[in-house]
Amino acid sequence: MDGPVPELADHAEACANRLREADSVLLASHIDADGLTSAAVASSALERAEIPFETVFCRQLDADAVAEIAATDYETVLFTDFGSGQLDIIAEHEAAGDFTPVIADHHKPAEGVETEHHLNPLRFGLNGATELSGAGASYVLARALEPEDGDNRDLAALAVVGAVGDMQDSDGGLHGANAGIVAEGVEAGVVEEGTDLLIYGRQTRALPKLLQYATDVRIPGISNNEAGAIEFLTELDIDCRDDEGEWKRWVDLTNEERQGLASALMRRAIASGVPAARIDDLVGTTYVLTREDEGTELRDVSEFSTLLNATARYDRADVGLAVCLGDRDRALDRARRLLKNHRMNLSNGLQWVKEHGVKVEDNLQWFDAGDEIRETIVGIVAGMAVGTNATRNGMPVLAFAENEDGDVKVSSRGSYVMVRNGLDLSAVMRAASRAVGGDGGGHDVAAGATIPKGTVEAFIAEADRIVGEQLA
Ligand SMILES: [Mn+2]
Repeated sequence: MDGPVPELADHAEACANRLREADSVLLASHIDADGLTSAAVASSALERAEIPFETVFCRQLDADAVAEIAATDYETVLFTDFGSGQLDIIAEHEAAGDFTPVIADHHKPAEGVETEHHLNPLRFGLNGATELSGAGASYVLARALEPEDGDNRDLAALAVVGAVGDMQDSDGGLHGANAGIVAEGVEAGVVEEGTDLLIYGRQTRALPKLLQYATDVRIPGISNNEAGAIEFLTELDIDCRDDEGEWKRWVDLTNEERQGLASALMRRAIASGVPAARIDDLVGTTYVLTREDEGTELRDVSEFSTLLNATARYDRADVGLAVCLGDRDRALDRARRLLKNHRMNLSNGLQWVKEHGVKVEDNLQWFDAGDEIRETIVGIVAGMAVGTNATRNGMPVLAFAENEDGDVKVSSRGSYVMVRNGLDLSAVMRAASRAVGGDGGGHDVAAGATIPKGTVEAFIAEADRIVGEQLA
């Protein structure tokens, strides 16, 4: 069997065999939407394969966190959505006989060191930032772990949520190895792929809010303009309100009505002078989870991944995991309340950046939020600020915030245009942080680091120099 990603099939089989030999497994995963779905995919697969396990989450897998894991009694540790970047630390523990690692990850591996059971798309010539997520790598492993009479393809739904949570669909859909996973999800009847308006909130937002908050493609007079959005909808020849006079959501419209609304929106964008290339971005490939109820966050993969982020960023990985594993009662209620709070914090964070502005260096721009923005969301805020008038075009954004330990968390966001021009934020974060006694890594387009207090200035100088070299 080739599995969903043929390049990884043999190696996934070897990793699965190693797990089957284990008496019990400690599953350690990252705390974000991709990490939570990775853990859900892996834990479902372990359970179905009748391999005993326990699950732990870490925000950051540093030397201390790995040492804590090593101090447990587990002889086999399955790392999902992290582990590759910490291969040097992990390999030391392996050599010391502390545990045998199995890794399903998609981040850049630490250099000059390798371990036997290391499932990472980057080792097989695939792109880890755009083609396969941590949940995707875990899914490949899950397929290899399938019992003789079992079928783990239903887990593709969660793998797709993870990929979208890591923004791997940001150029209009999922492709590469991810497409193979989508195809299996479709075959299994858990995922539906379609072409639709690429606006966040199709399942849950009332139409005026849907349009008003759609700011990826800015439409003058509608984006960030409640009255404008309502006026636009009122002038359409479409029933945008239900029998009780309440605004409908996108999912409440018929296909014909959706098409009518989408075309009207595009005409309006063209008339307002939005560039053709941006107008194309209004429509793209979307993914629906067919087993979830219509009109819920869980039905749409991007809303699902945001819901998970809202649990993860507030140290409630347990809530996010429970939702992934099927809890539709208390955990889902709790997740929804966390999401409300998360939204408010993001909007306050972006407001803060707009008010305080960014500082511009030769090759990058940055802001230091101190303790004004929670360190777990400062990266999202930085991403939201890219492309708004709060930041400059064509330069990566670095965001600083204090973390609980009194260190400084750095998040960086670029664009795919910058990456094509040579930007690799993973290398920038790693080298600049290590130069000041910290550590970091991630992806070329988005990466992070933790640095000691008082080193921000030196860090910026070093990062600015490296970005300059990359883009030269
Ligand atoms: Mn990930």
